[in-house]
Amino acid sequence: MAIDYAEKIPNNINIANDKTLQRALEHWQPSFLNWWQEMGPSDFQASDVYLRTAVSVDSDGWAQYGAVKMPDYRWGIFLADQVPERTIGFGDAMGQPVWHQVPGEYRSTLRRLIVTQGDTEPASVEQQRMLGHTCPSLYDLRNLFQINVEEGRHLWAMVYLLHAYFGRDGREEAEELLARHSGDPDKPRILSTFNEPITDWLSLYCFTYFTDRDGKYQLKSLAESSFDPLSRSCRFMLTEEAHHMFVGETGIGRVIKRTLEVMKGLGTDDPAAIRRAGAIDLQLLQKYINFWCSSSLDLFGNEISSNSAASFANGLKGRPDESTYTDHVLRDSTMKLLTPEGEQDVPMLNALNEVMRESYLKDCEIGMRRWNRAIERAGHEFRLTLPSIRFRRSIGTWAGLPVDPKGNLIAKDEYERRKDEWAPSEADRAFVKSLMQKVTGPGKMAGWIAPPERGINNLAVDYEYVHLN
Ligand code: BYC
Ligand code: FE
Ligand code: FE
Repeated sequence: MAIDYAEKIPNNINIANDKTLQRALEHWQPSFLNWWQEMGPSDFQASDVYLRTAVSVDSDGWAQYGAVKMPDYRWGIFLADQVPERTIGFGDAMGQPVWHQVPGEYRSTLRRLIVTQGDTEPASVEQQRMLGHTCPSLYDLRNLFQINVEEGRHLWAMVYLLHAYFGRDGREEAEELLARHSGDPDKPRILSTFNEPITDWLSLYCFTYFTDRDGKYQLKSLAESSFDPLSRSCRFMLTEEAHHMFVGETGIGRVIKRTLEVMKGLGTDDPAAIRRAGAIDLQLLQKYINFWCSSSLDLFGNEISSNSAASFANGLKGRPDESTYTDHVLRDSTMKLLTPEGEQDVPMLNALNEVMRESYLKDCEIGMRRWNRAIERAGHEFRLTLPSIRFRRSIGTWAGLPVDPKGNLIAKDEYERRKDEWAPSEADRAFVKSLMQKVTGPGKMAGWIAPPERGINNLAVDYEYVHLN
């Protein structure tokens, strides 16, 4: 079904047919816009930004591009098309028809999953709100704002589900989603990564590479859900997500490209010399990767989790790409898990957070290989690596333990002594911050990052992607 833009809230689900729901959402809309003004991108609200807006949910030609002032962005509710006669694809009720309403016994668990997902979306906008002031180019500034408006729309996607299917508590949760704030000491966001500040663009690229990719995996697992409206919402969100990870992968790739140019020009790989030349040495990039990758690994929850077992068995949350597995019930299988106490056999159902975490790490490898090829082609021995799944963890059996990036448990004092080799130190952060100077001439680029290979939607790289008003 096409998206109706004549409505106050654009949507492809005919909310005009349900006046109560429409009223409730129209009541929430001004709170959202208020939140956007107060907690969304600082300044730039009057600028014309070359943004894409969803116009249908078909895979080809779903978006339209044009200059928009961010507060006029048409945030709406778009669900992927219903799959006729869809049946439950995993768990104990495998093969039965999917649910079009929330089963009473799963109400609170489903609400918790939707609230947790919903909470991350505005959190990321809050985390990134100051970045516009230090953008490396108009191209990057536009990409930041594209991601921000879409994360705002992802919030709408979850708020729709809360309003449409969870009655009064759903409406209360929707209010709370605007009341918690990233890093707020009294009312923080739910998951730890979303309370980390993102005050420099290297962190933004790492966040969009690693943390938006956690989003991809969580959304894929919720897209398998037997609760059909959740599945359809998440399927369409995934379409938008690809660009967020693209910004991360190409952003880090461009940082590396620039660093390699500087190394070639100077004829040295000495990090201090590279820094003096205003570029980011690969060792420093590695620390940022270690930081954001390990933080994102925590987002999958505990290795051994009765929540994950129940969510899977009951059909609420599947594995990403569930149809690629053969066993969809998992009552008889186990998984070997390495814990600090040694190897343990864990019922597979309880180990699903770890299964997801491992498939996520495999996906993270793909970009790493591409970056390393560029380093290799330039004739350098250095290779970027992903930190061990056990490094710097705050959740799960390895939480708080002194583990090095290779995964070895080491002495606490050695860890303390060496942790600045593995994650950004204050001095590293201060250096990165010193590079962050706003560059806004069309086609101009900050000195620490190479220009992109191509522009957005076939436009030139030097197109004026943001017209500053
Ligand atoms: N921080 O059984 P356990 C995205 C809690 S990113 C704080 O191990 P479970 C995006 C947990 O809630 C995708 N608390 O975990 C990216 C539980 O509390 P209760 C976000 C944590 O339930 C970029 C207790 O510890 N989406 O979209 O199996 C930009 C024991 O939990 C954490 C989702 O996460 C943590 N890291 O799984 C914008 C999907 N980890 O219930 C957007 C929805 C665990 O005992 N959420 N806890 O009070 C879920 O599927 C699950 O809630 C979790 C945890 C994966 C988070
Ligand atoms: Fe999102
Ligand atoms: Fe995203």
